Amino acid sequence: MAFIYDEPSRTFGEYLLVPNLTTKDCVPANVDLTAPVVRFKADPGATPPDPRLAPLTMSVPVTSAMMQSVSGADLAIALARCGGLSFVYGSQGIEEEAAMVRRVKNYKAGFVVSDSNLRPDATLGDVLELTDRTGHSTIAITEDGTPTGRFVGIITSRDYRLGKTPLSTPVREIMTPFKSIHCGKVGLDLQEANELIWRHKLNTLPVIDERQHLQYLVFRKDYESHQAHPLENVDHEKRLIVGAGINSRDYRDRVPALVEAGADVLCIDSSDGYSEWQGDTIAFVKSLGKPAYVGAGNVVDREGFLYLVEAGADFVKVGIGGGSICITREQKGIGRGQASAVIEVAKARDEYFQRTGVYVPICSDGGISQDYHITIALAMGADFVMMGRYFARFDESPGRKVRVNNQFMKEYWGEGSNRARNWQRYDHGDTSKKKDQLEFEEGVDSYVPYAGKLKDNLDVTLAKVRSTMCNCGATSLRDLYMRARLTVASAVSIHEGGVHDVMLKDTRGNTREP
Ligand code: RVP
Repeated sequence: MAFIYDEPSRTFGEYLLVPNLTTKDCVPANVDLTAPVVRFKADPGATPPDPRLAPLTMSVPVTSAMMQSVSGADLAIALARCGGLSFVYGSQGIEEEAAMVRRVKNYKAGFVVSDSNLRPDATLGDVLELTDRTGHSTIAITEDGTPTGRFVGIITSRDYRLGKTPLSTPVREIMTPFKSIHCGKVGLDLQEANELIWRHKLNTLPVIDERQHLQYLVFRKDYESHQAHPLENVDHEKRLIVGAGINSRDYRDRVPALVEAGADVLCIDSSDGYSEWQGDTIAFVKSLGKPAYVGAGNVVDREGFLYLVEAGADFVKVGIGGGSICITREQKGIGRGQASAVIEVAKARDEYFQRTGVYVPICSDGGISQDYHITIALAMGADFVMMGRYFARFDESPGRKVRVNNQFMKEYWGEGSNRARNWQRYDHGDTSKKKDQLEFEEGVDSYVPYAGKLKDNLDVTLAKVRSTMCNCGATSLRDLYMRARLTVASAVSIHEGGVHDVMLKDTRGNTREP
């Protein structure tokens, strides 16, 4: 006989947080958003345990969805620099995905591989042409003109006078030669590079190896940008942390390539993770010589969570059908309101921790349509959230920026749309026929309003999260989960929470109905 739940399944927009006493030390500057990414052992007396015990953490509890229109290398770099974590999309060739992971791992904040280089026998005319083309006025001079050739000098606009210095003048006659340049030795860190920049009043510090070959340039302005990212999510070698999506079909080839490329954590991308295919995939990852972390999902209930945890998942993703571009519920009638799913799975996670002393973080995936939904998800027990639509709006996402009805938009398409053709995500492991497309779509192709730079937006979103946490008397995510009091809001009280009974002014002072 079918089981029918007593409660309707609910979503974030149906709940409100009720404030607790805000103590004087409870100010946004004191809020710590550190979240665990993967499973760890701790004293079950302390539920939830200190997230810093996890072998992999992030400074802010936000991840970007493994989707073609969301998580490429640029977005992964921008998000890790802000303290979050991207999962590079797996619905692409193995080599292509590994190359994206490598790009993120090789990114060295503040250390730039010189992109404007000439040989000493080039002329001032070449310098001007290159400056025009790249927009960069600092040109490294190397013996062979490559970015990592033997470093012999540098040329900037201060080395020549336009209109006075003949265009045919060889660079070697006007450049600042190596012997007059302060250089850093490869291996120095950004702090040390900055010391040299200040001590010698430099704008640029070339970094060379023991053979005098150029490795990087460090610019004074880039150090300042680094200072603006105090929460950067980095590994013990100070490389940015990055995740990567895998599927339960080609994991035997994909996983080793991604681990080799340096992925810090993997995640199986599937619309329904309560399946034996995921069990097999996790077992394979865990059987590798090299230790690798793997998240699994998505599930929406206790049984799904326990299945994946017992199979060895390092974190579990929660949510079916709540994504902004997702039509799984309409097409197949499966899924669950995101809030109900998170509440049940968080309870199962806590019980499992009490029983075993192993804490397995959960990620609330999809359905965040307002910034405050992040706080609600965390208050309900999610360790971190995953978002697609949110990130697709930014400069760093892979989608095209287009003008629609006089407004700038970015393209955002679901992995279950015919555009993405990510059939592995929806596949049930049927090997009887070779598939290269979906039998029916579970996602749409859409536009989202263009919103500028990731950092500018995420800073505001997280300011709201920190502020609400202070209302709730919480300075950490553990505090929030332990203390939060939530109430279901009636449809009328949700209406009351919006603008009502006033005439709104537009920017010209005219009025419009709310
Ligand atoms: P949202 O943030 O609401 O845009 O949701 C993003 C999530 O939606 C993804 O992390 C994924 O779980 C899910 N998704 C991705 N593609 C599709 C689809 O085509 N149905 N759904």
